[in-house]
Amino acid sequence: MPSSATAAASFTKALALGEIHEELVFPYPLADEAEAQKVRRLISDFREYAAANVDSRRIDETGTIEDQVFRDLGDIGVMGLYVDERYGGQGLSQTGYARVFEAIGQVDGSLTIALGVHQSIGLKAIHLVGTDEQKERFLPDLATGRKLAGFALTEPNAGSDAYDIETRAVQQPDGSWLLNGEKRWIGNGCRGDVLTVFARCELPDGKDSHIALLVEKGMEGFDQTGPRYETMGLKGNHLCPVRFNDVRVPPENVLGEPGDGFRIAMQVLNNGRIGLGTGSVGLAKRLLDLSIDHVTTRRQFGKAIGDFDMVEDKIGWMVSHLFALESMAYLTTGLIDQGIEDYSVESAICKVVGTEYVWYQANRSLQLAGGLGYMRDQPYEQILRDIRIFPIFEGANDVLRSYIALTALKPLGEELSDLGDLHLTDPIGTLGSLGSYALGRVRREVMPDSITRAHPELGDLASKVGDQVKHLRGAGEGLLRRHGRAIVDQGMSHKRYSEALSDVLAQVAVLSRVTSIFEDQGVEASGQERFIAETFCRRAAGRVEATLDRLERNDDARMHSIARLAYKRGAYGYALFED
Ligand code: MYA
Repeated sequence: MPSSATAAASFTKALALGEIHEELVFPYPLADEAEAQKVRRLISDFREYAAANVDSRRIDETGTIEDQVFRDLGDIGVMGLYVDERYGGQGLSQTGYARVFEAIGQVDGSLTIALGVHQSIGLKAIHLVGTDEQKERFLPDLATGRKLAGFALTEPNAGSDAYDIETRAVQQPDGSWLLNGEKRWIGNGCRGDVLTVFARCELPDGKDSHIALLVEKGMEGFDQTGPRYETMGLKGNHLCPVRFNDVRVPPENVLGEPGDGFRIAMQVLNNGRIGLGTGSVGLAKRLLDLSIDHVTTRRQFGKAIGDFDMVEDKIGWMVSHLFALESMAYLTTGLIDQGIEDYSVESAICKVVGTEYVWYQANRSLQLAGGLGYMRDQPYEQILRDIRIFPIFEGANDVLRSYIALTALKPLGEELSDLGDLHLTDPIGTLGSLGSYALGRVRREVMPDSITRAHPELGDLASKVGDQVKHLRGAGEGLLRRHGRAIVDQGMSHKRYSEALSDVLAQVAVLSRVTSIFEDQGVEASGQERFIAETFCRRAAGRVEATLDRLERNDDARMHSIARLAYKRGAYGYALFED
């Protein structure tokens, strides 16, 4: 069947087709015990080091992290977590990497981002596509903290629209590349020793394309003098512009082939996004622990504030929601560890929901702490400043919502087109007919569209997920029929569709995780997890149905009109009082 190859390549894209490839997500993936032990050792060494040497408040005030910290962390092993052991790294899986990063994220934002820029995106391309020679030349110093890496994609005129970068590399007769341009908001920009830089280039056939280059500190014309940006948070992250003035980059510093640049950038970012998602989950856990501690010890009106109805409502929701996000984040790292190549949608989902959630959690934890939460000697203010950028960098969340929806819907569009059912290049008016819609419905019936591997005790929840997946497929078809190619402009629909897809993925993750818990510990002993799973899945199922229904019944047209009126007025325009 045309859809199956696509479907098996990505679990979540298959959901959009109405298929549940449960073999990819059951049993719930867990790291093997040898790695788990190594991870525990790394976390414990890191915590011990951080307790004695990392003062988050001081980093915030002085705006720097000393080079020695990176070297010390290199000695502990946390500067090259996934790098092969033969290059001085720890050789961890994606799951192991994420687990250690949770611990780092709980200590200090600037340190986390400096290490995240270094590993999640800075040296990632060398690990993924570097030649043996490049790995040997760069990784040992980077993995041990003797050198620091960075990632330079964003430019003054190319932020979300990363394809449209203007920095240019021109090949010289001796094979080197002459690099010119400017990058902005580059983490580790002023101090990075090796930067993965993306530029436009002309291919031998004259086609305009992208190239990824390794630019090294000290190369003539490589300007790292900044100045550093003044930022709201992450004060210790050396965020700078970097400039390239006729920098000669030797051919041995080209990553992959000329023309691979954009693909490499996206591959790295897919990887970075899951790191930010799992890191956000880690920080959210710390914040929730702070809240639980506060509400169970702070007494007002003669009782612990945690006993008030509205506080229990929040804590209960946070625990169940975090359980689901954690399940989804580690299901995704597990998919990566299984060797699934296409996890771009899953990682974007984890980035969006993780970063939105940790922002909510930080704000809510401050609120639960009351007046105390507003005091600067408490952790909340700095954390809020530090994480405000999370929903913006590594792909702004609204851009990623569009990416999630459109990428997930693409195979469905292709399938419908293959069937002659839909011509996405046709004007909208010619799309869809009753006959072809009926064909779509028949096809849906023969696809694997239910979960059979969930524990029988979770059968009811699993069967509801099956219903939602059918609804997703129907809603996707409806969108494609209604809008045709103009679907690319339907941002409000992208948001709804991506939220529904995320909620379905989260339920699958919870069912898989709790099935494994039941099998490991028995159903009787796992009552709490079952209760949390039921609570999350029931609420999520309700959201999915409501969100998908709103794809058709909404007041989007009114929002367009009001916004356009406001643009025309150039201001709010309806003030009750004249100034
Ligand atoms: S680093 C810079 C961040 N910048 C971005 O993330 C850029 C955002 N923009 C984009 O991603 C792209 O431009 C988008 C679309 C997605 C908007 N995987 O025509 P297209 C393929 C695989 O749609 P565009 C930073 O912030 C696509 O299929 N492939 O392209 C520092 C197509 O291929 P084909 C992909 O509209 C943060 C082709 O590309 C992907 O231009 C520091 C063109 O597609 C993808 N994702 O792009 C963070 N996207 O033609 C530190 C597109 O074959 C983190 N394609 O179909 C630290 C972590 C630690 C955590 C701690 C927490 C406490």
